[in-house]
Amino acid sequence: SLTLKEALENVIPQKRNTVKELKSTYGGTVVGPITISSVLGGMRGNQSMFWQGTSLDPEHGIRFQDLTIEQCQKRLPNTGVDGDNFLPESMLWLLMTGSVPTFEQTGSLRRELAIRGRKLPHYTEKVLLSLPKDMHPMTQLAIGLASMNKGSIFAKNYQKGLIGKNDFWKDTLEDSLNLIASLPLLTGRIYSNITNEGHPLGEYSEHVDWCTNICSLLGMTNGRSSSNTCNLNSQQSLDFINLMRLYTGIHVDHEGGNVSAHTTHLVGSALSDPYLSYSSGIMGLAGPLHGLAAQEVVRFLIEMNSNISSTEQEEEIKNYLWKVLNSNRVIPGYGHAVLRKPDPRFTAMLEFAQKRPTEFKDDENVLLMQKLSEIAPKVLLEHGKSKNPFPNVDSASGILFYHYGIRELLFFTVIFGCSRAIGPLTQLVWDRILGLPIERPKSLNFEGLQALTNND
Ligand code: AMX
Repeated sequence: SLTLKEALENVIPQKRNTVKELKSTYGGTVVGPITISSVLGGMRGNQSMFWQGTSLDPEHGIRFQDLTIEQCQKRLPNTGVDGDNFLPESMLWLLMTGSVPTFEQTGSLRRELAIRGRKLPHYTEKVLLSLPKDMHPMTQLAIGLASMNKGSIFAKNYQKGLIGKNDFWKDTLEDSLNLIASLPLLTGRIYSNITNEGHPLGEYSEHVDWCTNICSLLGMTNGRSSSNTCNLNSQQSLDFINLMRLYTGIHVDHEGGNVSAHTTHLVGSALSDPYLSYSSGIMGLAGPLHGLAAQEVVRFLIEMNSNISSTEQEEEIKNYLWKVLNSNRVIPGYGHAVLRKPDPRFTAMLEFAQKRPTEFKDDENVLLMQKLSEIAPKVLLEHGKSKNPFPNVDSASGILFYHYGIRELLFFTVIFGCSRAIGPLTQLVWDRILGLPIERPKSLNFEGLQALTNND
């Protein structure tokens, strides 16, 4: 069966032709208006970038190469033995090639990544070990990734003038696969830094899937010896691995305009290699308006639980929510800039919990998360401001990680960063396949804007 690179090679000529034709025949076609509101409003609604792979629909939510999450769950291969969720490896294949991989193709990509990721470069190990153990985990991840630029095949061959523009994508693909493959060890190293004085919490194996390695290196498959009290039994370890597969499979990207994906694309457009490009994306993901929402939700749930007598007390919960709204604060985990329905990624995470009632029956935070998803939309509707009163993607994920023992809230975003690599790096490969140029939007100053208003 075909490797990922061979499968990709098969679809390239047709896509290159399409782009050529679009540019030569329809280059002057107007896409849409750009208003002063969008210039001063974070470019909301501007359709001004090319992005393949994921799209966002206000009613149906995210689509991965046109498949909904539900369809992905039905059609993308899992391990075949120990999983109720598809492997992120199969999502990577889908995004890269546009086709659902076979079971064998998923298996071969799984093995390829596991082999590529078996060792971190010695300089990256050294850099990470030298960092203050209490440094923000996302700073550690960005530094680790940036340090790997030393081994970038793209950067090296570009500098030597060894590759022509048409082939840039090949080394970009190599680097991107190496980067994605390195994330279990990087993540494990960072987690051991912040929880275990840098001592490893688990082992890497070339024979398991990407998420099993992530979980193993977080110390979630063999009990933990560190200060953390987590001791999972084997069913819980397996469930945690499946949670990781689910989470990292559906957080890969949404439409490219988000800060981490767009930053990766922007920095990559200067032909920076994938390590530098994605390290920049990680810096953006660390921002409180982007990747940190999941931890806000966890704080909110814990705080609310300490203020209500029980999750059964609907009136108390309602009153608590009104108190938050009346003090001009938002209900974290609710609302969305584009979506106008409950986020299907939230629904998928909720279903994970619902499928395991015994596991969660005594976890007040998870119970509250479930209860809130029924109560908060009613309160937000009555409040009448939010255009979307439903739970978003961040409503459930953090509290599920917390349940299994990941208590370091800042670390959630590192796990997010593992998943997010898959979408933007796929796009980076396609940017190079299609020869997309350096990004250079034109800006306007006060005088420029005022001149436009005079024309109105
Ligand atoms: N609680 C209270 N008020 C809310 C609200 C919420 N969860 N969501 C929206 N609103 C308010 C807004 O603050 C805004 O009020 P204003 O007119 O006084 O400024 C009004 O409703 C209209 O906002 P909107 O058009 O519906 O949303 P938006 O596109 O401006 O913002 C979002 C979207 C997600 C930032 C917002 O819903 C929010 O702050 N939610 C809570 C925080 C959160 O869950 N963030 C995670 C987002 C998920 C993600 O993309 N990672």
